Parts: sequence; structure tokens; C-alpha cells
Amino acid sequence: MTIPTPTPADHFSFGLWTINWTGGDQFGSRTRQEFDPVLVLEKLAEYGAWGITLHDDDLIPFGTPDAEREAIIARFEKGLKDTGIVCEMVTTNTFSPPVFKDGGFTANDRSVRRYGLRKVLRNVDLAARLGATTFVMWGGREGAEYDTSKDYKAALDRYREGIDTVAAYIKSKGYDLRIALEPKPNEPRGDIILPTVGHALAFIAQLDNGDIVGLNPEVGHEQMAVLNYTAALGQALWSGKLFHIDLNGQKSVKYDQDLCFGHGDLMSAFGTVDLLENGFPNGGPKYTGPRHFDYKPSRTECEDSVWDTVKANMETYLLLKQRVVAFRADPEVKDLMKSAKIDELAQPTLAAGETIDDILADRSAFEDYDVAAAGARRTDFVRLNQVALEFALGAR
Ligand code: DIG
Ligand code: MN
Ligand code: MN
Repeated sequence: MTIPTPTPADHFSFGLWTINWTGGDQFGSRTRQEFDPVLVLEKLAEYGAWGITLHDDDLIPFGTPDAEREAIIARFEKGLKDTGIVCEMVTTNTFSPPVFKDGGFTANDRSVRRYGLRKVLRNVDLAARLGATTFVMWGGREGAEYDTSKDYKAALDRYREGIDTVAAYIKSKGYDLRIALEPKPNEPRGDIILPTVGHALAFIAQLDNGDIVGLNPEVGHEQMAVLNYTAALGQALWSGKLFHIDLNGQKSVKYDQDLCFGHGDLMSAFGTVDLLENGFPNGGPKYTGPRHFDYKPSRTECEDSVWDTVKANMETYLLLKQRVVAFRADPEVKDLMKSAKIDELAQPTLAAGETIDDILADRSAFEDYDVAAAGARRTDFVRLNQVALEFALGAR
């Protein structure tokens, strides 16, 4: 079995902050040096990646004077041009500097919220300049450790005000940008506001400019909330709000591991790639955006093996892509899907034109319905999943 080779046609993209994570955590210092951002572009191109994403501070260190900032941006723009790597998404760091210790848009301190808004608006201009089409907003510090210190109504009012202001700015400038909110349940805050895809969808419905606001769900974040990432993607797609994705790996409910894609729950990754590549079994909206990785090369790795982790993400995705396409094309799978009545779920419960009075009068639906036979019906769900596992393990 050959390992597939990534090409730009696969639209793989990586966060600059991922490759340049130097391994420092609250229990230990860094184990690696940072790479020159232009070298990162060159290496991504060498390995067949298509795109890069970044926070403002990943490229321009926090507090850099304007003159030096411009030189850094110009050099990076030349790097993009020379390598052909696309800067497809930009996001803002409103979580690392101490000023944001209580968040940006939902900080109790109004002066911090005004500073955070200005930092984000300046970064919207940078996103447009670099050609990004998605503006991710992960409110990593928007939250609290103690309920006693946060007015959750006021916090949501301020969050809505902030997001709507950024969206209004994008519209006023005519930028080809959409905002993608990234939920996470906790870490670094004790509890983060907008903790899951569901919360974020409900929040977007309250916005004035929600038409250009969607989601950037991350694998590990939904799984930290003990939720199913593929189902979360499904609901975001169903809502027309899946604007971007953060792929990585997570091994059950614990701190955010940001492992390589597939290095956590492999069968969950199989289901995710099945949805991304094959779409819903009965058809519907498909995700056509970048296959973006937001992971961290483990602290145990050295500078040289960081590039192995870059390859690992892309090759794992491509291996799973091969398998999920073969899985759905397999004749036994088609039969098992029929037995599982997956296609029948797409059939409306009420017949065309059938009224409530009609179903109330339909004895076969209730009075004469054979509940015992229905309860005993064969589903073949386990057999179907066993065949999926055989494909995932390369046994088919
Ligand atoms: C963490 O999962 C967050 C930050 O890395 C960044 O703001 C965002 C971008 O996808 N993901
Ligand atoms: Mn994460
Ligand atoms: Mn992320």
C-alpha cells in the first residue's frame, strides 16, 4: 500500500502557530526554536501543502512598532508570492498578552474591550491585504473561572456588539471576508463563552450581521465537550454555517491535546473524512473549504521531526480519503446502507399533501401498527460499522 503524496490540489493548510509552537507549557519551557515564517512557507510548499493561516502576533510580534511591522508584512507577502502558498485564513490573538487576561470582547474592563476591538479591526485589514477569505475568531479568553465575576448577559451583549461591529466593518470595506467563530468549552479559561457549535449557532442567530458569520469547528474542542465532531460539522453544514475547519486529534475528554489529525479517535476521523469527502449519504450541502490543520507538534519533537508531523496530518487525511471513497462505493456497503434504511430517512414522514387530520385517520400509522415487528427489525448497523472499520484498517 503506498502512502499518498499531498499536492496543492488537496487544499491542505496549516496554522503558522502550529508549526511554530516551541513546546513551552505551564509545566516546562520550550523544547524547540521558532522557524522563520518564510522558511515555513518554503517547507509547506515543498511538502505539497496549499495554504497557511496565522494570528497577527504569529507573524508580527505583539508590540512591534509600525515601521518594522510593515517590513515584516512585506517580506511575508513576498514569501507568499515566491512559494505560491495561499494565506487563506487570518485570526487574531486576543488571548496571549496579559492585557487580555479577562478576554477581549467580553472583558469586564471597557478599555480592554476597546483595545481588543481596535486590534481585531487592524487585523481585518491585514487579512484582506494577505488575500484571506476567512477571518476566524476564537474567543479563548472570553469566559471566566468564577460565575461571581462575570455577568453572562452583559458578556453576550458585548460579544454580539463586538462581532457585529467587526462584521459591519468588513461590509463597509467591501472585503471578501467571512467571520468564522471557533467554539471551545474551556482552557485557557475555566469556562469559555460559546463552548460548542450549538452555542455558537444560537449566538449567530442573534446577530445583526449574522449573514457573514459562521463556524470554524475544531475536532478536539467538540470532543473536550464530550460531543461528536462529525455530527457538529453536520449541523453546521445543515445550517449553512460551516465556513472553515480546524482538524486535529484528541484522545477522549482531557486538556486540549491538539494531536495530529487521526492520532486521537481514528474511527471518528474516518467519519469526519467520510462527511467531508462523500457528503451526507442522501445528498445535501458539502464543505468545499480548506482542509486546515490546527494541531501542535508534540513537545517531545525536535525541529527536524516537526516536518514529519506536517506530513502526518496530510498523509493521514489522504489515507482516510482513499478509504471512505472506497467504503461508500463497495457493493456490500450499499446493500447494508439499504438494510439500515439510511435512504429512507431522507423520505418525509408525512406524505406529500398529507395533513395532520390525514395521519390522525391513518390506522396503519398507530392503531394497527405492529410495534413488535418494528422493534425486532434487523438494522445491520454494527455490520456496516465493522465493514467501515475493515476499510479504515486497510483490510479491504
Ligand atoms: C485554538 O484552537 C485556536 C487558536 O489556535 C486560533 O485562534 C484558532 C484558529 O483556528 N484556533
Ligand atoms: Mn485546540
Ligand atoms: Mn483551533
